[in-house]
Amino acid sequence: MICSGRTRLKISRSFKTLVLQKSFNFRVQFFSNCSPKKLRMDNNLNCSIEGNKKGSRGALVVLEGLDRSGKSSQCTRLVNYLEGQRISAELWRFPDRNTDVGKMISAYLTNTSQLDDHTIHLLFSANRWEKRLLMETKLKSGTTLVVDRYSYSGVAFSSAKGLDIEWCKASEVGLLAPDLVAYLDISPEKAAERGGYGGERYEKLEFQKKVAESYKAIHDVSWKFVDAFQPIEDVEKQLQEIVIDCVTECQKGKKPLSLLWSK
Ligand code: Z5A
Ligand code: MG
Repeated sequence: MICSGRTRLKISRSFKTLVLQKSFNFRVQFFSNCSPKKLRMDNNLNCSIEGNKKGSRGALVVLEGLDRSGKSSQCTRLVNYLEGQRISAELWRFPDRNTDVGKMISAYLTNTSQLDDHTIHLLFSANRWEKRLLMETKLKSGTTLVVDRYSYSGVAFSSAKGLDIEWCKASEVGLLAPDLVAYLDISPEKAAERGGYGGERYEKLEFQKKVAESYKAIHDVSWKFVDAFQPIEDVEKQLQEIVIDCVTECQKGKKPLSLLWSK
């Protein structure tokens, strides 16, 4: 296990200010871990973000975790909950298999096509880049996006195959940074016991163990860990508590949009 979800949640509630501060440090930390030359942002991207700094907006909430950890179930429940609170919210997921790029990804995942590991990594990234502008527009218009997997999946899965972590991050730099990453924490063995591993490429216990290690390597103190082995309703409740604070803060215009793995 990476850490106890309950413990981390308690710490986060008690030291909200501290966590926000740490969250900022995390971006700097990742930046400083990488080559500044490689990761410095395009000025145009920074401009569009700066322009909206003080505005009320929706929150970018990302759920991450191993296969069968319960992400899709919880994303649906979360959106229903937010809508029940009269908060405009949409469920998004990556990969988005509906686009042309997404169809290539889907063919790869279902083993109907073969691709070099670098190539599929870049396709997963491209699948996020093709949605970036719409994502920003939605957030600025006040819609909260609950996203089932994001860049962290991209880095965790590709690096679990042996690709260099910094290389994996590079194609993600400049995408919108989530306001909240909730990690549904469950051991690969327990997740596998849930059954339902289909025929998709990564749905194998040994590989999921490597992915768990990769998540451990890329996570940071701002992530919220939720014990995903609890009953589904308990996970749901815990996520609601975490997410509502974040959404409220974004609505108040207290959190400017920022960019992933960038200054
Ligand atoms: N991938 C990548 O390589 N690079 C990238 O950039 C991205 C993704 C974005 C497709 O992902 C693959 O693409 C994925 C990573 C890779 N490969 N893998 N592995 P996907 O999103 O299409 O598939 P997935 O999310 O990994 O699998 P999943 O089956 O959809 O898992 P889930 O969404 O986490 O779980 P779930 O469907 O909500 O729940 C699974 C079952 O457990 C279901 O029967 C539930 O009723 C049950 N469940 C859920 N919660 C509980 C609790 N708390 N208790 C008991 N039972 C539960
Ligand atoms: Mg899913």
